[in-house]
Order: sequence, then structure tokens, then C-alpha cells
Amino acid sequence: MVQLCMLIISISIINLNRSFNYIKMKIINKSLIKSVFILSTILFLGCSEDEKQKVITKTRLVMQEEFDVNGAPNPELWNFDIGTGNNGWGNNEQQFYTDRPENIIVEDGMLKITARRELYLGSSFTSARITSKGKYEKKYGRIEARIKMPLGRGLWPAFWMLGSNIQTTEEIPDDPSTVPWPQCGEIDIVEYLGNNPINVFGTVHGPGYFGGESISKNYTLKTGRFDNEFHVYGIEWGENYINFYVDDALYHRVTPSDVPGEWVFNQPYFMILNMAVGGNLPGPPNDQTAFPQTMWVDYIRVYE
Ligand SMILES: [Ca+2]
Repeated sequence: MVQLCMLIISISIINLNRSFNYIKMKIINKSLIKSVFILSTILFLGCSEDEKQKVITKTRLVMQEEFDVNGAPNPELWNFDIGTGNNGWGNNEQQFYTDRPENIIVEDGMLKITARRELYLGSSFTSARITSKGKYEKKYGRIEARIKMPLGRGLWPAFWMLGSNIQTTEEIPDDPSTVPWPQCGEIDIVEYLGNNPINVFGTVHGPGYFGGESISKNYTLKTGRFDNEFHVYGIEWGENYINFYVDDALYHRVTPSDVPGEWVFNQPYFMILNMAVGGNLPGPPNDQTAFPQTMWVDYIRVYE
């Protein structure tokens, strides 16, 4: 982008010189120089601003979950999703989610979600999934988590959100205040597949754009890996936009013109942290996948 701007500025200056030669001016046309200078300055500043890709615009901390109280996750903030869900939580996932400390515990200032290979109530793996549904729901904000990912094929951890109006089996199916997925919308702040430790992706799903047709982008690390160091994954979300970032890099912007359907993101959402094992996206673990594997979450913070 900077190169493009410099090119535009250079062309402006060349054109200025040509103009001088053509009209053989004896007196320098000060207003022309001034105009080109102003134009160049605007272009240059405009490009510099764009090149910075300023990630952080929301800076007032309004919620923080630092995971500094040992034991089970704070019950005032978190619910457990238990079991195998409907059709492996909609994705043919292979794990049984439990609330046991072997699968989910807060200690050392971290939430640790651990996937294990074990026979448990008919499943071959166990793990955990928590949601803030009904306890912390948010419309707009900068929502971020500092996470260290696991390693191995078949592991699929995520920090994501669902529209609070999602219709669930516990609720009356024809409750007019709820709608089925994907009409409720889904914002995947970060997803990661354990066989590719330098890659993560951010995605939105909604009516007409879900599953394979979702609006998604990858972010690839140039140095380091997601499984042996912590990184910050977040969104800055406001009316008619969602920006996805990793650390200080903004890599995905979504607005209503990017989605081939209704924009369903101007409403409250709740948060979800989980680690799936197997399922449609990652495929099953293989012999090289070492268990147990842990997703480490240092904090979640929300800013306005
Ligand atoms: Ca912490």
C-alpha cells in the first residue's frame, strides 16, 4: 500500500514537471505546487493511516475473567455443556464433554481445557465446553482472549460466540423470541486445527452463509507457533462490522456487504470456550496425536 501511494505521489510530481515544461512557465505557479503538495500529503497520510491497520479502538475495560480463582470455572459466569450433543454438537465430534477437573479446571492463573483419550459413556475421548449463555451476553465491543493451543491432528479448540436468541432443545421450540442456527448467527473469534500449529482462522456464520459457505479468513504466523506460546485472539465488533485480529495484526474485516444474506450481528451474543476432538472439520485424531492435550486460557477481556 505504501509503495502504491509513493507511486501515486511520484506520478503527481512527474505530471507537475511535465505541466511546467509544456506551458513554459517563467513564474512558478505557486498555487499548482501547493495543490499537488496538499494532494500528496493527503495521499501519503491516508496511506500511512491505512498501513498502520490500527487494531485497537475500544479501550475501556468492562469485563475481565482472569481465571485466578482455583477450582471449577466461576459458576456466575459459566455453564457446562455436557455430553455428546445432537450429532456430535452438529459436527460429528467424537468427544464426550464433562465437567470433571480432569477435563476442565482453573489453576495457575489459567483455565485448562484438557482432551483425553479414554472410554467414557460410549465415547472414545473426553473434553470440555463452557458457555456464558444467560450469564454474560454482549452486543458489540472488543472481545479477546489470551490462549495457548494444543498440538495434534484431530484437536479443534475454539473461542467463539453464538447469538443469544439461539433456539435450543431445552426451550420451547416455537418460542418466537428464539430462532434456529444459523439464523441466530455465529462469530468464531478463533478456531485452530491441531495438525497446523502456525494457522488460525476467524469466521462468521449466518443465514445463507454457514458451514462451507461461511465467511472465513486464515491468519498464519511468520515466526513461532500457536501451540508453544500464548497469543491474543480477538474481535473489535460494532454496528455493521466485525474486525478479527491476532496480537496486533488485523487480518479479517466483515461488513454487511461481505455476507450473501441477512446481517445478524447487531444483537447480543454469548461466549463459548471448548476443545473438540475429531468432527467434520479436523477429521479424527491419528496415531501421532498425543493425549492428553490442553488448551490454556490466561484471560478473557471485554472493552468498549
Ligand atoms: Ca490469568
